[in-house]
Amino acid sequence: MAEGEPEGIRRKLVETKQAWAREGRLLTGQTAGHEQRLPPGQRLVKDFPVLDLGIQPEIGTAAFRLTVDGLVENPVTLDWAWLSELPQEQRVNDIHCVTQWSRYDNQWGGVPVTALLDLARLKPGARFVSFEAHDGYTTNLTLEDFARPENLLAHSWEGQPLTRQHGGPLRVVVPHLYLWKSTKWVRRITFMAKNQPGFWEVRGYHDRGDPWLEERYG
Ligand SMILES: Nc1nc2c(c(=O)[nH]1)N[C@H]1C(S)=C(S)[C@@H](COP(=O)(O)O)O[C@H]1N2
Ligand SMILES: [Mo]
Repeated sequence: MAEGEPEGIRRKLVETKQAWAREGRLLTGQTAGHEQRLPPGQRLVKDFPVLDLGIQPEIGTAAFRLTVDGLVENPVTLDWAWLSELPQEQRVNDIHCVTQWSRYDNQWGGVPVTALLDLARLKPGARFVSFEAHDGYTTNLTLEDFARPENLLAHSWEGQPLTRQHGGPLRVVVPHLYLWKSTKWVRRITFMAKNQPGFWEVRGYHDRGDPWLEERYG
């Protein structure tokens, strides 16, 4: 990363989003059931905005490695060939960013999280999941939120390889929570007995992030 400018932009973005959390910005005070497709306070977009910390690491599939460790019987570091041999599925879902945009009907392709869990074989004490990415980003989920059948480790979007801007070659997609829970450029998934709040969670964002409950800040 170049000195000066990108670091300044990143600091500004982090400060702005932290201020939103302090001020409770964008909160409508409403909650909604899932029969309402658009969660409260969200607006629909047709494009696909890019949101991250301003560092978009270039990871080719040749250099790709994903480590799965922590409370598992079978800790593994997957390379691209191994990942490609795991079950592959397509999922279509809506995504919701805490900065208020939602996008309907995204078609993802990748490895279902359930297939990863079958491979890693959790130990009984595993209750939380921690994610690390190549840009230094981290986030956390409960095992229950991670193990859902719609969740993917996605390497394609709309039938094309996932672009670097959107987290390619591999990102997590957890569509029932705000999109900050969906780690781009994922490089490590660790199963834990305790919760470990991530980058935004320690900066005023909610630990879980359910869009229908408007769990933006916490
Ligand atoms: N590695 C990494 N993953 C990340 C982020 C990030 O900064 N780094 N930002 C999160 C946030 S806040 C959002 S809204 C989504 C944006 O995904 P997109 O750029 O594909 O729209 O990625 C999430 N995953
Ligand atoms: Mo976000």
